Amino acid sequence: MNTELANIFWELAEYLELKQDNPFKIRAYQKAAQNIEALSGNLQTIYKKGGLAALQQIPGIGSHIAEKIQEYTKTGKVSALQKLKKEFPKNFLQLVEIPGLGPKTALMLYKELKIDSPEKLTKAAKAGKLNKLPGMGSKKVANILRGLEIKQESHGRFLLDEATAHAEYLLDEFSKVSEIGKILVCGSLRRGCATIGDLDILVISHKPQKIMDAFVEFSIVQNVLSKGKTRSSVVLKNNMQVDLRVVEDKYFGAAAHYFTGCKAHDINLRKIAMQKGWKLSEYGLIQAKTKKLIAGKTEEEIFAAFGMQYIPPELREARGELKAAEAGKIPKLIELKQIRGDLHMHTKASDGSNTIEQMAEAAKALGYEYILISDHTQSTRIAHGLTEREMLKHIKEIRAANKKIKGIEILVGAEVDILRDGKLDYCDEILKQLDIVLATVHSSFKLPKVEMTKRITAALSNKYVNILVHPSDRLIGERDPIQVDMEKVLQTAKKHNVAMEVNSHPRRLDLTDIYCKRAKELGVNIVISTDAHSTHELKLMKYGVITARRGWLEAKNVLNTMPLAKLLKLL
Ligand code: DGT
Ligand code: CA
Ligand code: CA
Repeated sequence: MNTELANIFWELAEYLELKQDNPFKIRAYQKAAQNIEALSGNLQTIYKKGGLAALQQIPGIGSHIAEKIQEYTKTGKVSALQKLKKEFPKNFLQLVEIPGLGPKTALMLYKELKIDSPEKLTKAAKAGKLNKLPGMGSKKVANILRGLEIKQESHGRFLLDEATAHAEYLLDEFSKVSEIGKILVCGSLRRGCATIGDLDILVISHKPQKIMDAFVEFSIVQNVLSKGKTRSSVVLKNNMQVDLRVVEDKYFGAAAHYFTGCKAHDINLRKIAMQKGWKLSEYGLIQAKTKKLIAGKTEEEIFAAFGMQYIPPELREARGELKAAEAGKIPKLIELKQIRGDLHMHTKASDGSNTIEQMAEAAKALGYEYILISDHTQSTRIAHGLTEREMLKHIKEIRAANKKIKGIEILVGAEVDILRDGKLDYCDEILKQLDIVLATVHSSFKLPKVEMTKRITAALSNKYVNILVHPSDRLIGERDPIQVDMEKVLQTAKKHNVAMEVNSHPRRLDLTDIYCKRAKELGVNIVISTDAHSTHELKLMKYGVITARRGWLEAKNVLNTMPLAKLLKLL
């Protein structure tokens, strides 16, 4: 229910954006959607208990939005959205979402060629029909084709936050079903992968049939793919598939290990079992000859039977974890609670939606000791980057806020553009006044690899640069990573003592896990930050931490696990 309503408000905002409607109204819908996603209680229950008044107690929900929730609860529809949809060709949002294709072009394509689906667009592009239209140069058509490919590559995969929210929703629904002994979300979500194909849920119960009956009736289920005694699969309303298995208590560990994967990790461990005359499956680790159960109830006892340390799910990617576990060399992975501060966030001064004070208060509530305010610089115009003069004023405001607010240190920084030639967007006079300087590429994303590598390594050698943020600049499902020699970037970072950021935003998750591991080997410092554009987004930190864990990182590799004085010294 919450997810569906959140999606409705997201869609309302998108359609209004297409119509260039009142930005405050658009923002209100987006805020409502965000707050609903973050809400722990069920909106339907809240409405049934307390009516419109209770809904309006929820932050971001005013009378208009509360009425739409009421309408949805009563009729299953929101008429304002139905009306808006009618103003556009069908599937219009799907088309507009394709990277490289804006609303103007999409509308033109509909008018000229009746294109109303990505499939028709692909066909028309391949048949050479687009080039003949006004304003469609070969470069633009190539961009659209690549955009279609990117969409297709990500087809059917979901971002980590959407998958996490749905898993949490389902866990909440399952908590109302009796006869459940234990429940665990396995698969790629448990391993913390950047994108998730489907959810795999494992349940212990003596009454599997009851669990299955309840599962297929959840209101978020769109259709049932299969329903059996111990396994079922459904598709949720957001098109996400969920596989459910029910097992007995004595096999829970073996089943959890099997369904957590990854497949290659499972197969590697199974091979070792065979060499020992054992058999490993979701029904336990057994003696091949006698069929005697060696281990099965917990994952711990299975790894122990192999003489291995416990391997955290994030490491089960067939990247050397079995050897490490045999040798007692599994690292003590970083945990969210070890993070002491957030070193990348935006305020109203550029493209954020909260003030310096609000960001600081929210960070303080999360238990942080310090934050870095890092708004955009002048070249990033779409994000209202600050000119040098505006930055000087902003610095004063941040210092003043720091004096005013007790209990957290507010540091002054900026997310400085690396220009095409590798120079920075501010002169040294300004950079000197910042406590920490973040640098990144925000334009000319398509430079060839050699030039891009030169550009970035040149910036890293600027003595004021402290952290390279979202180093590959990918936007999952939207924009390819830049072409860059990351090995060389990491080595240059080491040489000039520049830290690399793991950006926690689910669309970025970059530095990626593989390069985290490489950075650790090279002794490059890491920082995990959120890049929050609102107080709400400060909570995204958990996704950065899980990415760092997948990269074998320990607290000592991550600068923002340290007290401020030590952090500043190391930078
Ligand atoms: P996803 O859903 O594409 O994001 O990735 P996973 O890893 O969640 O993959 P999924 O849902 O197909 O399967 C969940 C786990 O079940 C997988 O990580 C390992 C296990 N598994 C699935 N199929 C096989 C198989 O054919 N052989 C083995 N050994 N394990 C399998
Ligand atoms: Ca899965
Ligand atoms: Ca699956």
